[in-house]
Amino acid sequence: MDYQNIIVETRGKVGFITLNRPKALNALNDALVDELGVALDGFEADENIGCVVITGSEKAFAAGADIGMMAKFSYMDAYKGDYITRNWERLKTFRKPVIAAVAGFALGGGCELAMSCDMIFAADTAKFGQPEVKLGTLPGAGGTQRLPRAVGKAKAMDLCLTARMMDAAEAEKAGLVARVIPADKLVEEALAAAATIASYSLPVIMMIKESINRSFESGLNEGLLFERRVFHSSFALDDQKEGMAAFVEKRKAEFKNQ
Ligand code: CO8
Repeated sequence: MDYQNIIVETRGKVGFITLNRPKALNALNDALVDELGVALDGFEADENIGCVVITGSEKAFAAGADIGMMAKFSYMDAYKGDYITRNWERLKTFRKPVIAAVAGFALGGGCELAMSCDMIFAADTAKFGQPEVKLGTLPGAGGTQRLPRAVGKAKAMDLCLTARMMDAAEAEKAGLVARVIPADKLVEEALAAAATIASYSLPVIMMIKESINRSFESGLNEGLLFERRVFHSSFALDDQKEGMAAFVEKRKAEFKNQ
């Protein structure tokens, strides 16, 4: 595919996507989100890929949905066209881990995109916010749902209702981001973490992702039962035999993804 709004690369076993609308601070439009879906389809189908990193530019991960486009929309355009969100859940259904490497602004849909990934690595320049209230609307791609799960109700209310931005240190303290990294090392560290993940057994990392996500979508008892069943099923994998044998034999495991 000839991508116009993103750059799609592979780095070893890692899929690497760069949002690329620099003049609009990577504002999200249908074309970009559709391209993201195509790239994810490709990485999902590629047995060699074990993890994906999504990043933006130094100035902006993404400054939200494209306001210029949305400004003219009627209710019917938004509802029937399902603007931007029609392909949004592709990230949620993607089964391999995804790291958002965020530098600069992650606002509105940009913050929602980062939160749709499995973890966020933030540059020390990162700024997160849901400023839709200033535009006379509200978050529409998970901001009012994923943000309180990540940072708690009080801070989610604060961010969504006042439109203030949260810096990387505050975001880490609040639990939104996994790591804060000097800006010039962000991509390098995200790719290194992704390479580590991709070096493990692909079915096992998929099972871990699925099990942790289950904790957000079910009660504790159901989640524990799910985890137990998936844990038991890992004993059907050659990779479990290899991983444990390698430990016992004091050598590095060589996983075959089966
Ligand atoms: N949409 C379109 N263009 C944008 C956007 C945006 N969200 N953000 C910035 N740009 C453009 C600017 O218009 C400007 O273009 P130009 O040079 O042609 O005038 C260029 O990017 C640079 O921006 P600024 O000159 O404003 O740069 P500053 O450094 O002065 O300010 C800010 C940076 C603070 C990020 C500022 O640009 C800003 O406030 N942007 C808007 C942030 C915002 O309100 N985001 C929320 C949008 S609404 C939303 O995301 C709803 C999501 C609903 C779900 C849909 C799924 C995604």
